[in-house]
Amino acid sequence: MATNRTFTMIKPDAVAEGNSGAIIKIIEEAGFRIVAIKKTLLTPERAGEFYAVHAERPFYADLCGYMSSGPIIPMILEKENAVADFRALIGATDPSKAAEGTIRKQFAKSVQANAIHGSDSDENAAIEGFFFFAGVEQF
Ligand code: RTP
Ligand code: MG
Repeated sequence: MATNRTFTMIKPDAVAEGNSGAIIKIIEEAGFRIVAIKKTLLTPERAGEFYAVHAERPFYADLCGYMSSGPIIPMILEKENAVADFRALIGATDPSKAAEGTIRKQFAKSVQANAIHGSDSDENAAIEGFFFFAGVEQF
């Protein structure tokens, strides 16, 4: 069966509130295999580099502050149709618009503190995975 990979981070709000275990359980029960995982802290500068695509957006400075406000848990995940299926599992950016049963519906606090990230393309999944994990850590 052909599989591909996506990249995710459990964001500072969800880590701080002790929701990491519950979120990882949902991810594994949805059929994703964890390829790489760790707990780490972004500096504001590295958060800015990760979200550079949003540099011109009004929420960029707040986003960099929020994403460096506490530990995160980055992961590389593998599954058939991983990128699209994972975006469906996490739900809409704004939790008030996220579907029932999605991770953001259950755990997000706001549009910004929305519990989890999911890559939006195969290409970005690979770039984002290598932002956090060396090739020898991806197995
Ligand atoms: P992500 O990249 O984190 O998976 O989220 P996404 O694709 O659903 O949303 P995106 O448009 O890429 O935005 C990245 C993150 O920036 C924060 N955000 N804040 N205050 C605001 O209006 C606003 N809009 C976006 C969120 O943390 C969002 O996930
Ligand atoms: Mg995005």
